[in-house]
Amino acid sequence: MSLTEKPQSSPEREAYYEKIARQDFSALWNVLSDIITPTPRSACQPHLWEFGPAKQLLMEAGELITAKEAERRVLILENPGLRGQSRITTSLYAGLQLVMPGEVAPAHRHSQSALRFVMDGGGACTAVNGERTLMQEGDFVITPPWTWHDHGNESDTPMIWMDGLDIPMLSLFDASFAEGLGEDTQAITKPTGDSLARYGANMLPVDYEKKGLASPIFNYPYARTREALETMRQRDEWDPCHGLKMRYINPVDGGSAMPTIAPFVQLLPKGFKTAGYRSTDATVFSVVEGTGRTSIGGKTFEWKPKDIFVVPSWQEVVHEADADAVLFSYSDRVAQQKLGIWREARGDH
Ligand code: GTQ
Repeated sequence: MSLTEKPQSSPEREAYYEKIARQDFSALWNVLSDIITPTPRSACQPHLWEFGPAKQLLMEAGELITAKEAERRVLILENPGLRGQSRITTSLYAGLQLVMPGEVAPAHRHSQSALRFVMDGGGACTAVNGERTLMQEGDFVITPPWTWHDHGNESDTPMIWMDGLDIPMLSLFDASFAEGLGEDTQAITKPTGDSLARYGANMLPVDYEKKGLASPIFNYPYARTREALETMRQRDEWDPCHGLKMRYINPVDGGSAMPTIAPFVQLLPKGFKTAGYRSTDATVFSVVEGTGRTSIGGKTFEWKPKDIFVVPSWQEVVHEADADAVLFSYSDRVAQQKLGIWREARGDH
């Protein structure tokens, strides 16, 4: 049952509301049913961004401004229900970043966590914690909070990746800090591949002590991810709601690779249609392989590789793959779970 309806208005009541407003109060009984709703009621809308037109706009931006002048040459994916707020969901940010051959996006750090999901091009680098990683399509890369990071592209093709950040969450808590290094690039002190070897080979250094909450691995290469999915699918066991869905983890504790953002990857075999699913974590999907469609709250979006779509909290999702499909996704699930507020509902409701 819903909470009680709003009480009727009267001249006396209106006069009272004006009076309390002058002393910085308002009456709960007029807003209670709007702020404590029986189920999530988000302004966030389901939406899909096609990669082709997005790339065209980014290449135009490439003529307009350098990565250095922009600091980060990024087109923000603005949810149509949340315009002007730099959000793709209520709690998360998404952008598409372009780095042209020879360009540098200068070193800075901030309290926000970032992920990169490589969409187009190969061979650009990002540096984090004194180590550089070469990024290839489908690679999932993290920048933990307050770590220096700079991006460069020494390849001969433009490079585009999706940025996922927890910017709106940090805004909610008013906990944003940021600074520039004052140099284009940070000092490189470790060989490329060091963290993947050290923390991503099912081993940890013998006396390793957990530092911070983010994973010590910062590039999860797609080649390994894809190979794992391909081997697992041979068992032909599919979750009705997710197909074959995996979490990117922090190998130190098995938790999410990032403290505020939960990243996932899933395989849907050709012809698979998922059972309806809802969860309170609004989710951003990026299509890596395959074609198909997703129905979100009854509205259908056709997708192909590199398209990005967003599912708001508690709207029912049904995916359907026309060809073997791989979807990368991220949400605030890990944050909600830590706070004890995450919910899901499987099957048609
Ligand atoms: O690459 O550091 O899309 O700081 C937004 C803020 C990317 C980045 C964004 C950022 C970055």
